[in-house]
Amino acid sequence: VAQLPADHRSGFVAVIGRPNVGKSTLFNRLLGQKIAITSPKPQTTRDQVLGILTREDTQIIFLDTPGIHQPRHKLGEYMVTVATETIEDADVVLWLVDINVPPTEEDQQIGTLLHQLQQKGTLPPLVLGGNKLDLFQGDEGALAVRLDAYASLLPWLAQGEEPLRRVALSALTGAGVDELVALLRELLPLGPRYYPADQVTDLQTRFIVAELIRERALHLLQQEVPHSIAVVVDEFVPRSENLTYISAVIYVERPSQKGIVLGEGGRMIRRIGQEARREIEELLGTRVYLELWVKVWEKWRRRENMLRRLGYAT
Ligand code: GDP
Ligand code: MG
Ligand code: K
Repeated sequence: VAQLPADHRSGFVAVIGRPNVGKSTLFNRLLGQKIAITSPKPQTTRDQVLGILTREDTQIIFLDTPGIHQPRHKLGEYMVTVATETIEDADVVLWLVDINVPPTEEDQQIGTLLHQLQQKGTLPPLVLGGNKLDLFQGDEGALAVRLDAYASLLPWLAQGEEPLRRVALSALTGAGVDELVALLRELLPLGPRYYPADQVTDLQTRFIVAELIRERALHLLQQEVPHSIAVVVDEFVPRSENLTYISAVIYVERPSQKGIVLGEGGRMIRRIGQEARREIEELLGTRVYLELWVKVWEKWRRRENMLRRLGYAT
């Protein structure tokens, strides 16, 4: 076992932000491996994703919280509960925003939640990450004004009780990302490595595979099917050292959606399968035999036992 430096720091960072601000992109950049799912559509990451960044003097365990938004159904309520617990249990909270736009209603909701936790005394130290710097048109002054607009959603910081730690960055180009890591590190306690250095994720492979399939489906289906699809990997069987058999079900809410996912003569489902298979093969480093099924499960979002089956509830 390698000797760690005396100032080795470690801990948990909860990443929070409204959909599409770039949480998954940042996560992928920091960890150098595709485990969180990115897509141009909001709400792609519904689950808490755990990833681990290991450096010589630091180990950061990132928790990618699901979006905070107004709960409209059971899944929404569950997401808010998980996000809240994740934040309260973390050593540091990273709030990611898009600096190219003023705070939205969803940002205000996040600000409100953070304020509630601050008043309860359960909010860990906070870092504001202004993402998508590569797209920002204004000068330094305009950047500061924009970041202030976000800071004003956190009244206790605006009142100067505590400085707001902030950094502008681009998850896409990597600008400012080292600065961000350094800032997070300063806020972590001294501590050991919790995970082996080469372990970038704790996630079950099955779950990652299901997410890759869901991502491919969302990309290919464009606007035709809303976010009401879920993917469950039923079978995951290594057949040999270089062949894995995977059987997965894509759940849709309505029979009409089933037809769309299948496509004419099964063309769409074959395409989803082909593209997903390529990504899964890259992930697993084996050839993959992928079997995809489409099933209708009405209103699955509202169903507790389905949530349990998907691992959203216990
Ligand atoms: P999430 O919903 O917060 O996880 O956001 P994603 O990581 O899925 O990103 C949403 C979209 O924003 C994707 O199209 C990303 O490529 C894009 N994006 C993320 N970070 C940046 C960035 O720093 N610069 C630019 N230009 N685009 C970004
Ligand atoms: Mg995401
Ligand atoms: K997204």
